[in-house]
Amino acid sequence: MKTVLITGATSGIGKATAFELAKKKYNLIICGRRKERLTIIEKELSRFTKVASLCFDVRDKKAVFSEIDSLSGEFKEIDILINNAGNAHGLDPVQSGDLEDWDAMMDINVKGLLYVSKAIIPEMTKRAKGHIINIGSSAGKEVYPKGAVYCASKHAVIAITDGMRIDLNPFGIKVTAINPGLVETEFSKVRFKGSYKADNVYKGYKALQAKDIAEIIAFALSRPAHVNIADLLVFPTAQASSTIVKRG
Ligand code: NDP
Ligand code: 8X3
Repeated sequence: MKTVLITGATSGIGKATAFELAKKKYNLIICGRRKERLTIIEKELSRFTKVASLCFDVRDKKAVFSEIDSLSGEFKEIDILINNAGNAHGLDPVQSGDLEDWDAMMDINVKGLLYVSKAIIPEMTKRAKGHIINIGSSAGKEVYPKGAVYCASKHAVIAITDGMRIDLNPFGIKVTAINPGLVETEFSKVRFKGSYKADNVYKGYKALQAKDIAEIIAFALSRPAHVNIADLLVFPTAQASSTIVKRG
């Protein structure tokens, strides 16, 4: 069975994807910073499949490489990488944006994705086999007010995805970007640092659920060898663009 490494598997899209793929019997390596959540999720997933967990911050270059290098046995050969870890931090106009928020978004969403990819891709090229799914965003397709840096980070994810697809083409490695619109996860709690503002983001319409994206990821993975879903944009029906959402 294929082995999948999922970053950001302690919550939201990553966690739902872990459960979706566990039921389909993929071997799983789940990653995140919150150790206690990893332990609980690993135990739950073990009812369905073989699971390993790695606890690291994708910003920590050394930890990324040493944790991935520590994998052994059947977890050593990673067939599928799902680069999902990421978040928005803040929603502010560029003139008053917070430097710490900017660092977090660029370091996690862009550089973290690169570090994890760099730790895994050489084994894939050696075996001339693999599939990388990067979770971008509708924010990688357009820019909305107060979202300059988050949107920049997700534009970068799409550019990196396209670049990976070109560079890895000689090795037969599939590279996919899945770009969701509004998904009801912990995303807004993180963006608004737990403030009441997070409560309103998914009110008055039916947002995408993490499982909706997990099912799409499973579908992309289940395509025959000659089919690669290169880039996919998915909105809730109520959403037409980053700023147009039919509520009420
Ligand atoms: P959640 O906040 O629910 O999940 C984010 C996950 O990323 C958590 O598992 C978290 O784990 C992990 N993570 C965050 N920072 C780090 C870090 N520094 N190192 C390692 N892991 C980290 O949000 P979502 O599930 O919604 O987000 C998943 C992805 O989907 C992100 O890339 C996001 O940008 C993207 N996305 C989300 C949308 C939405 O509306 N929700 C829409 C479009 C894209 P831990 O804290 O344990 O480290
Ligand atoms: C998350 C969706 O619209 O908050 O990427 O940027 S949005």
